[in-house]
Amino acid sequence: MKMDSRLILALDETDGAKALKVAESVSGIVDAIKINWPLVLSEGPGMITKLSELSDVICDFKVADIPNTVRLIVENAVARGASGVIVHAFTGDDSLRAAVEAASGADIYAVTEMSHPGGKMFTALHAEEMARLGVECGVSGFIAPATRPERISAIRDVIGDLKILSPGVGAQGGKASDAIRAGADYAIVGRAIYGSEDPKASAEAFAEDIRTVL
Ligand code: NUP
Repeated sequence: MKMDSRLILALDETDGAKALKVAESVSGIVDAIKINWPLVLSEGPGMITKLSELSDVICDFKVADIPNTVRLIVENAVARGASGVIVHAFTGDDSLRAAVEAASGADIYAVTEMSHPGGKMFTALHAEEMARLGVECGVSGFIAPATRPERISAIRDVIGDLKILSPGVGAQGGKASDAIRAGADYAIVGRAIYGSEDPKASAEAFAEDIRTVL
């Protein structure tokens, strides 16, 4: 995945035509497009392949299952053109290793602490532990919350040079430049881009905010 703007679009728009329009308008600005169940369930997994013609695609399937099921999901997403897949880390070492193996060179990102308020209830209590496990299992990087930049720094201390992708910017209250300053490599932004009047201008504004701290 390239590292130019350090901005990743979270494309949770459920109307396929609108989603493609937004993707086309920002593909020159963002480093990757992250898709999640809302778009895949409404428009089908063919969206992974379509979008992969425009940009690197990260499938945010937050896979949380036994190793065999994890393998089947990750293999399928990668075969359709995903260059990365997001998985949960709480499933343990065997499931995480299965994800890394099944990705056969594509990136696996493990969730540490989730960005919403409920993320403090369980995930925050084990975030560093999950990050350490991810390092041991060979993941490429981690998801850590832009809503709590100090937690990004805590995860950075555990993972060395591996990547941190940070959601929670805009609609959830976090600021992209704060996340990058705290140690994130990329800021993930969804509604504040695809739901805005002018997604391209919004993406440019987020990229500009990030540039101020690079
Ligand atoms: O902890 C997480 N928080 C989060 O928001 C882990 C995630 N993967 N996400 C995803 O990032 C969420 O599912 C959505 O796709 C995106 C954030 O979107 P928005 O709040 O910027 O609209």
